[in-house]
Amino acid sequence: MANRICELLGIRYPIFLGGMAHVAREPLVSAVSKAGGVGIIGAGGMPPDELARQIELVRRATDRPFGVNLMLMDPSVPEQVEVVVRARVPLVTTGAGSPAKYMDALKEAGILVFPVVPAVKLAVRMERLGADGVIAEGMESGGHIGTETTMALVPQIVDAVSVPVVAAGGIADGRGMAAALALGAAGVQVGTRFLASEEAPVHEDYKRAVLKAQDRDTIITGRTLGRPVRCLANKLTKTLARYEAEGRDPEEFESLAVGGLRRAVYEGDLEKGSLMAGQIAGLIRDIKPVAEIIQDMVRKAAEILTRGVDFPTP
Ligand code: TUI
Repeated sequence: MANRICELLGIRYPIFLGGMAHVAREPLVSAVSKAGGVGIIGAGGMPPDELARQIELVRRATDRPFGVNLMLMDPSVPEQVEVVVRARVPLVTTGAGSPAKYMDALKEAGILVFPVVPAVKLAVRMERLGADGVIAEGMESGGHIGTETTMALVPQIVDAVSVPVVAAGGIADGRGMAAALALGAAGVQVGTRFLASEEAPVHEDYKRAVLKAQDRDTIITGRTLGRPVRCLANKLTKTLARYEAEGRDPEEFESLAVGGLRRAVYEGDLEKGSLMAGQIAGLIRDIKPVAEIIQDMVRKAAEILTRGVDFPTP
């Protein structure tokens, strides 16, 4: 039986590139699509004309399917929607909100829509609105997160909807992929592992910080402001956590946090940058080419899922 996501998208392996703002750009996006997954341009913080240029660059690099992630807190989303509709991109994923008001325009353009959902209720709502699939993202993920873990969230969403489910959060190798498929997901979305790839257009110091990270080196800040974000702990997150504990004015928090991801990605600022990364950063020990990451992941997942169990079955 063929994989539902591979059939829907016309791809070889059911592996999505996380639509990481400022990170999921060329040449990382086409590298994932060329390797058989689906590369996704992170449109968060990207002006609409730059988004159009990135789409053009991906199309020049590969004929394979790709997608665009719309970060719904971005004020230029209405113009970004016009760009993806005009370009007829094969896939749109959304995050950090509900894409309800854009759904009709995207569907009319023949675009497949996979919203990121942090809860069962939202997954059900998205399916009713016509989503072609959902991405169930656990709080192990880097960046803006929900409250539930991947292990608990994925099977509950799988049981609640009939569209295919992509699992995200805490997946960086074939073991994680096998676990997600065992929970009923049809595919996986991978962020942090691809950030630490050769093709990621990210400052080397940010990549090295991911390699250095151990299991407990990420921290969530912004919970008290209703916008929890997971990053590698550094000087910035320590100050932000202290501001929250002291109940300081949110404007003081904002003035330090704003532009943090740009500082991390483009300047490699390890002190004042927001080094967004998932909990799985501790597992990542080397910077590898995207094709090798995908090949290893798929080979290992298949090996695990075909080897059976070492206990008697009733
Ligand atoms: O969006 C993400 N992760 C992100 S976005 C981002 S950019 C950023 N930059 C600076 C500060 C903050 C963010 C970095 N990481 N993941 C997908 C995601 N979506 N996680 C959680 C959600 C979500 C939350 C609420 C999706 C829907 C939702 O719906 C609320 C509603 O409207 O019902």
